[in-house]
Amino acid sequence: MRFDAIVVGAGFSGMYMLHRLRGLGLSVRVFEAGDGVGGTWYWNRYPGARCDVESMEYSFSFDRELEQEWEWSERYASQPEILRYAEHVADRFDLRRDITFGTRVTGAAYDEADHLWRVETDGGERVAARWLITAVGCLSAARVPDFPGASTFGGASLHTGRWPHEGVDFSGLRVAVIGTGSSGIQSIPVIADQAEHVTVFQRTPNFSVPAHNRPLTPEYQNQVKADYPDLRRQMRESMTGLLGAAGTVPALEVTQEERTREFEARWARGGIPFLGAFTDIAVDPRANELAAEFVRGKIREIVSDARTAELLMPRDHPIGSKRICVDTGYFATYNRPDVTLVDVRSDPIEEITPTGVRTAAAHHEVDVIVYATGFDAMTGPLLRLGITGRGGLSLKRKWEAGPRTYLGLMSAGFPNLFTITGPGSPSVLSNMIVSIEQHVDWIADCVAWLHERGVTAIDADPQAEKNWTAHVDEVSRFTLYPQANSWYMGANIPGKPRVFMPYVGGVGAYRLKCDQVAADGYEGFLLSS
Ligand code: N01
Repeated sequence: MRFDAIVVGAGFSGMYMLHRLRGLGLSVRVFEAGDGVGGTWYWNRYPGARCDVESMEYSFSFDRELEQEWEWSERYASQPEILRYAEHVADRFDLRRDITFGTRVTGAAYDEADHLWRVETDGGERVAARWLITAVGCLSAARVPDFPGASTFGGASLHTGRWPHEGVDFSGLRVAVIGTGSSGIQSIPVIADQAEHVTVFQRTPNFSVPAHNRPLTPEYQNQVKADYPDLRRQMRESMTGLLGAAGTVPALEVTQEERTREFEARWARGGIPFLGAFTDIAVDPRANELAAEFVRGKIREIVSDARTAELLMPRDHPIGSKRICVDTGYFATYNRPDVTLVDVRSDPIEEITPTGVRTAAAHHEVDVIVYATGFDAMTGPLLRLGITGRGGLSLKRKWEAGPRTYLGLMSAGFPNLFTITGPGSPSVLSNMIVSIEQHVDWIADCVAWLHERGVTAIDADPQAEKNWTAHVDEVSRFTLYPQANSWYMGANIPGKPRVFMPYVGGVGAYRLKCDQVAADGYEGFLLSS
């Protein structure tokens, strides 16, 4: 079967891409592995899952009526509410009729003679299209570490990113949670409220700031909705796609009292904008340490047991160099008598047994193991699509030493293949919806432009790609990001190349660059008819 475009994934990016391409009058088929829309919010149903971007900012801006009609109930929306929003978008724009659910793309090969992508699915379908657009998300390839004996465990083993749809009742159960990233930090307090006992296996403590989540009043929502045109513009032009994030002075140029006042104010407000307190936190180790020490001081205040508090204080990476967590009652959870923290750096996990987790020092009997162990981020979801480009070159092979892209939108040798929020673009360093809309709009405008001119193939110029990849790397080195063993760096996956994958230059500057490239007739791209 032949379409104009094939889109892989029906999360927010795939849904909006479908909507835009349809608007161009193109025939489109979307393949989605899940049985419903929503992507991240379809899969990550673990207890406590909610967005770390405020609801009023984490929503589509492309349709004025959608933006005005939808009502969020909380400052930070929970996973079920965001999934309802995704379903509402699918209904409102009648998207489902072009989506094949429960179907994974297993191969995509570029046919040079016909300028077509030939795509195969696990359902045995073989389809072709001129344009192939990946909307697979950055954190969708769940990862479970290879612990010896894991398959012998007699209880349930769950990954936060593949949570059972029917939910899990932890009442009366002893639960192990392995991992203390955002997923662990959000789920641990909620699981602890239900379970008989929770044992947390922590390898690296993380910085976390309070969410101070609360219901949204109608007055507040109405005010934001009235101001949306201006607020959305500010978000698009900002560094991170978030509002209220950017401070204006360096931490090192104010007095200690002023610093403390600003940190306290941001802590009291809650959320990711804590990191924007001062302009030098992301780039100057001394300023960063001041922010880090402020958070450590909070952990010291909250956690009663001094040894546990010490274990919970991150000391091996700059604050913000790993995605900062936004929590509700995380550190206080360790004051509960039914929660135990195991430091697996000093007491490593040796094996999973049929009845629990054995570390060097003890055997922890549990009924359930929750793996909050993260994802093969950014490149993982793309490389498992089995993509081969010109001359039979596989994307896996091309990216052996790390992803190489032009603007994070295309990779040379893979014509007509666009990537939404892929490596080389701001994506995971930003409010994802802002970045998704920018990419989808750019791609749709590009496809329309090519159609009008009868261009059948667009590819990244290898030199432009080389320059952009070098630029992405160079800009990251101005910051403290590369100092952490983070998933941004591929450091959480054994054998994965250590490359800082997202573009740290900011969504505003990046948008200008992409717009300029388009205005210049797609400078840095090779076009053929
Ligand atoms: O995954 P992670 P996540 N033995 O990779 C540990 C987004 N997100 O699912 O740091 C023991 O951050 C690992 O330890 P270490 C957000 O962007 C957003 O929590 O590698 N431990 C780490 O503690 C986030 O950053 C939201 O030493 C092992 C944890 O597992 C991203 O998704 C909510 C281990 C993995 O943390 C990923 O978050 C949730 C091993 N062998 C997620 N292997 C919100 O919007 C791994 N770990 C709020």
